[in-house]
Amino acid sequence: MTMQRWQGIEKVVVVGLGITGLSVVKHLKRLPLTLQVKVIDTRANPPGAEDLPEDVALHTGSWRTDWLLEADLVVTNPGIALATPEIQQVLAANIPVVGDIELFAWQVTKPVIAITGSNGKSTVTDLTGVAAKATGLKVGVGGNIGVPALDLLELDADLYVLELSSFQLETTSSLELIAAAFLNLSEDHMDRYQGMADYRQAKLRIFDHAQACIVNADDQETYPETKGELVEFSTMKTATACVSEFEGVEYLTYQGERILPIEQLSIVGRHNVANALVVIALLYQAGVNVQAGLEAMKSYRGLTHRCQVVADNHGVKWVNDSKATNVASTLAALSGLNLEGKLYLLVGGDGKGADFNDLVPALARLNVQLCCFGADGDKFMPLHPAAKRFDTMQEIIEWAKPQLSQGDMVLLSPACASFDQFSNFMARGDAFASLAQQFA
Ligand code: UMA
Ligand code: ADP
Repeated sequence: MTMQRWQGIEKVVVVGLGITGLSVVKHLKRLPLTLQVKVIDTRANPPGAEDLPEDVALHTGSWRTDWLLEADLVVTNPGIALATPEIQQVLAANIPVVGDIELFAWQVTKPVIAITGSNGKSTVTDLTGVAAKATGLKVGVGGNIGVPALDLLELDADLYVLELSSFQLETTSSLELIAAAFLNLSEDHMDRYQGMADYRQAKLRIFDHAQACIVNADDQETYPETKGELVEFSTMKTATACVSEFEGVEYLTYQGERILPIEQLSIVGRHNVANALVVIALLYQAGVNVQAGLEAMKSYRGLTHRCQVVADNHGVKWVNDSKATNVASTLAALSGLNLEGKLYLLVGGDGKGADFNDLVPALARLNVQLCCFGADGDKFMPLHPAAKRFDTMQEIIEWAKPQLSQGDMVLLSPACASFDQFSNFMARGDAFASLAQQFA
């Protein structure tokens, strides 16, 4: 899109700093416009304040509705819900409220691929980027995965691959996509949404201006209500991108053509087969040479903090799955586990209002010691007879250490966000990895 979008806009208020807010301010400064930019962050010491240019006014610790109501445009951090009363006041005054992804949409001139869903977004985003880069394209990979989308514009890439959260999609309305994928829907962020329908609607916005809509034939919730051109993927049935057997070997296939034997993938688990199918569908739909990206797909080992073995000592495996911040991702870690010994499963943290009962059948099938920690640790206690309550991961490891024996696994797959005890899931995973190294 062009600079037309900016007509009549002079005063911009950015709500929320963090890496998003900083990227927005930097972007606004780069535009060939004279904008008056102000920043509000309701936190007393918001991250990123030290990096803010000096000529940008910053208000911290509370709202400034006077600033908001004088603005021509308000740009919110994805962590700020549109339902926040102050933002509702802005909307009632007919002042547009957008997020960083909408600003990205206004500026980008190259094709964009985007991925949403409850689980697998980062894996699919990263692997799509890795495979596309291997074909020789210059690719910008970012969004919710941790690199603000607006920072990518400086790369002047041939193709952009964005992970989009429901939070980001809420404030995005004109993002044109060459291909978009909605991976799956399961309960998450129930502290932000009224219910699953709301959460799903936010995610479905990804298809609003998508040329190809990639949906999960094993999860009907990923289908848009008005069905346009859909590309289905499935690990269980025939679909455009699916698993098919040829002479006893399971292949990833696209439109009936064999692409790759599943056993040649380095990432493991059925959920990663689904993720790889989506990557293939996205690349095809974006016109990228999939064959040229196959070697990179085969050798891809996944991102850190997702079912990653961080220590393997005396036959005891220590696995960091700190990114499992909801029930479905913990279930993905538990399905396909082939254990000789006992599983010490670390669960708990900030439960975001979730119902954890869906874990019961999977836990019942395992020889498991459930170790519950963090703010919502109590909520896991009724899920299994062998549940024990701790405050911290450190306490769990100190208690478990003398009991560990050959064939056991210590798995951090907490089904919760980390914010009660850590700054983010990476810090929690790093803490677990260092405990593992210390005790292993
Ligand atoms: N906050 C306030 N007041 C403010 C501004 C923020 O209280 O004025 C709080 C909110 O609780 C908010 C939190 O601060 O949730 C987030 O602020 P932040 O500074 O951490 O935000 P950023 O650093 O800009 O990170 C955001 C995304 N964070 C959220 O959506 C909460 C990051 O996703 C994303 O990687 C980054 O932009 C770049 O796009 C994180 C995340 O947890 C990893 N996402 C959720 C998820 O994956 O489940 C959606
Ligand atoms: P997201 O960015 O959506 O959080 P990640 O790729 O970071 O997704 O993975 C988050 C968690 O979900 C990890 O624990 C991972 O093992 C698990 N996971 C990855 N892909 C899937 C999938 N397709 N279905 C269910 N769980 C998944």
